[in-house]
Amino acid sequence: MKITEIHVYSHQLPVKNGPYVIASSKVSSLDSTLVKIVTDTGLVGWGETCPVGPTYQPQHALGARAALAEMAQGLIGANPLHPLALRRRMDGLLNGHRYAKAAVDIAAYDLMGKHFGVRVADLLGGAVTERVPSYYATGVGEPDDIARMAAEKIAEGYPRLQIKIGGRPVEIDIEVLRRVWEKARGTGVRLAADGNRNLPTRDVLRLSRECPDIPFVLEQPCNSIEEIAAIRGQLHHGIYLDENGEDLATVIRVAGQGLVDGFGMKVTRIGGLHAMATFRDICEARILPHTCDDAWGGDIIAAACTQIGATVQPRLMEGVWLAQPYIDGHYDTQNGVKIEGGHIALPKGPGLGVVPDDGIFGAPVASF
Ligand code: 0XW
Ligand code: MG
Repeated sequence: MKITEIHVYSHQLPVKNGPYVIASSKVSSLDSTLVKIVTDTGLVGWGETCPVGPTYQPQHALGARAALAEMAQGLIGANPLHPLALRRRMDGLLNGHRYAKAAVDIAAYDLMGKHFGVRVADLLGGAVTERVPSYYATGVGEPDDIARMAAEKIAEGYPRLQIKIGGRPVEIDIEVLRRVWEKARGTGVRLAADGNRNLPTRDVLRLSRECPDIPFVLEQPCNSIEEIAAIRGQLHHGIYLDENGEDLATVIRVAGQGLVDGFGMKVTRIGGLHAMATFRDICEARILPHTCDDAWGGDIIAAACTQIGATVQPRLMEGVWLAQPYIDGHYDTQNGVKIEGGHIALPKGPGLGVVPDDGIFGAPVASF
């Protein structure tokens, strides 16, 4: 199989009841980048990458499209059935920019699945469940509102909640966590407190010291691995890395040095499904729980996260986060990926199991 054409689309995803507020960003509409790969067999594969604005991580929408433009011509003629060779070819065309390469990698897996008549989860090692657990991420909000939201989401069936903290006096974050715990205690629902890089070490120490009875994990509380390492020994809570888990080398370093107890991981940040499967296996080797997320995006990235999420050993699975609850509509009106009862039905496939409706993205912004 050979890649004959690559088309890149831009698609706005407005935030339902927005804006979505986290400590590092406030976003009202996200600019998603879709990649359609056409092959000489007539099969077509789809990929997607959608940074949650330009300040969450170094990634941004125009950066993804510039990186794709840099690589696209050099990918014509490549065989999408060989994802490792494809990744090496992309690395030979452009240094870094894993989040753009991920869209190509996801499209290649979609093509592979369609070619072999199997789901992407089968290509990634095999699904262990047809009903993948999700988790709900609140925005940064007032204690009353977040406690009410937590109670609602627990009642809906979510097995885990991620409470956003940071960017304000730590007393408010402590109050939010106390109020949420009143709702979550005894339900078995797991909790994460996500600072999105924003808390000074001083505040993380205080928050952990004042909430020793609340069993949350602290997700990416500080801006850097160094800050986290400096306070790790004084904390009462497990530490998960999210934004700083930039590549497999970093994952190996922090896992090897025992700096973390788990990860929030994004499929596009790590470079796509091929790298994500390696990440999953490293975590399994060190018994480190993790999520399978992306920063934002529609049905294509949602399907990719769900396909890899279905292969994770259940005891290490912290959930697949989707932007779907914050977005109106679907790319695939028949088989759109959605969260019901806090879980996601694994698409039936083949490939990613979702096919965007004809013409939904309009004309490509670039074609190669
Ligand atoms: C909750 N998420 C997975 C979605 C937003 O992009 C932020 C992110 C996180 O955990 O930081
Ligand atoms: Mg996070």
